[in-house]
Amino acid sequence: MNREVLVYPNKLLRETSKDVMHFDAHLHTLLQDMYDTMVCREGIGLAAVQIGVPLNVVVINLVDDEGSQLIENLYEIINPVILEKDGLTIYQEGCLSVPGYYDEVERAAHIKISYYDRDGNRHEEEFTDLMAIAVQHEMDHLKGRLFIEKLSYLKRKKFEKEWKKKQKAGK
Ligand code: QAP
Ligand code: CO
Repeated sequence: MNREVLVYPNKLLRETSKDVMHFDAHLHTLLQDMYDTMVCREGIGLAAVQIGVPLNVVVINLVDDEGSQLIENLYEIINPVILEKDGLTIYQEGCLSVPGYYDEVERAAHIKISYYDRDGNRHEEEFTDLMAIAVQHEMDHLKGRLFIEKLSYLKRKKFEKEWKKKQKAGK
């Protein structure tokens, strides 16, 4: 089921998410709702808190070289922990909770995480490139952080100005 996405400055987006304790049908429904919501809005990543559920659950589904968002490339990442990170990369990020705004953010170029899948099996996996960026962006949501909080002072000012202007225009 496609759900509503919370938009900045909704206070719920600042909440710290909690670990999933039960890998049950409730979790599977949440994962399905997150997937439906993400795909419906043409997103490539979504954290549960963005639909108002403060649990450590993330879905990421990058688009392949042909521009297709294949379900076989869907990652369901539960209770993730960063084990290692190194290098730096800059990418023009966006967020379904900050619609219409994109700006450059600096993050680690390479990460290693542990996480659980929908059945409660633990995995360790390394990520680079866009997947490393997406995982870090979504894991920030779990700590109540948005990408706009990582912008330089001047870029943050630019964001606030554009956001106010957009709201005045009623968008
Ligand atoms: C997070 O972002 C991300 O403004 C996922 O109008 C960001 O799916 C992963 C979106 C950067 C990797 C790199 C944003 C859709 C989607 C918008 C998204 C919009 C419509 C953002
Ligand atoms: Co986001």
